[in-house]
Amino acid sequence: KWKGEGTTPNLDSIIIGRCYEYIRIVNPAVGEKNCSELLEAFKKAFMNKDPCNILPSDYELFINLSQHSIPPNKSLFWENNQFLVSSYAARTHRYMPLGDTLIGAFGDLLNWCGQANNTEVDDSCPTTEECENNAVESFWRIASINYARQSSGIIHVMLNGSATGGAYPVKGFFADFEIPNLQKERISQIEIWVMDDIGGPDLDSCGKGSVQILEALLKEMGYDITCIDNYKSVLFLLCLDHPDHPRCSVISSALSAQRGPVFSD
Ligand code: ENP
Repeated sequence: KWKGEGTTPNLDSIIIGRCYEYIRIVNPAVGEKNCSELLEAFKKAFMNKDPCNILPSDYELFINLSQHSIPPNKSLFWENNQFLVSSYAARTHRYMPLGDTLIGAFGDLLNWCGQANNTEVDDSCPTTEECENNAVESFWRIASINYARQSSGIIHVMLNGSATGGAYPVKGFFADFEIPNLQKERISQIEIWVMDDIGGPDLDSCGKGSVQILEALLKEMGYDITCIDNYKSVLFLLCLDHPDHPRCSVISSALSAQRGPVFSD
């Protein structure tokens, strides 16, 4: 009956598996957690309820039980490049974006909603267009607020310079729930990376378009900011799939120079 995708099959098992994998293998620094208790708290937010009447505060108990600290300089905010961000972050080895926290592990790439007067999950769920107060949207809202509050040191933001509608959406999780909840006194710098898709248009860059709007806003809030176009380290990762593209020539020319003597031997 709803337009959105339904609850991911085997949701409980996926979450329990992800939770124990996170606390035992990915990030044991979070310490002991009771994953069954966390799953119960998570489900209590939306089960047996009108799927259009779920508020961020319904997840409060879940957030309190599952939260852990985010190491300084490890926060990575983003818009419109989820897969690049998760590959670059490398499951907390380089960075710890929200999706690589214990809270994020409960929602990343999953979908869920309950039904009024029914103890089953639903196989179709409301989209945010149908109703804003849905289970998934409210989850990411409170998760974003909590993540921004926990972030400290140098903050990184990865934006997509090829995104239609701008690299920095003025309405989005970063603008609406993260920027306003950053703890200014605990933040030394904000570094913005604007990555263009290889083969995609260069629509936005540092100092231009929506990135300029973001830079001006953060400066006005008193942050020390830097902005880098096509940050090399992330560009290397993009270029893995397009080694011969002209935008990757910085890397290919270095490699052919390296190869030269080997082949001429
Ligand atoms: P999209 O629309 O590009 O991608 C949404 C996909 O990323 C969904 O599969 C979603 O899981 C997963 N996801 C991982 N972390 C977040 C998240 N953190 N979030 C919403 N979805 C997330 O992403 P958005 O909507 O622009 O959100 C980007 C925001 O995430 C940025 O503000 C960044 O700083 C923040 P699911 O459960 O929907 O299947 C917050 C909101 O970390």
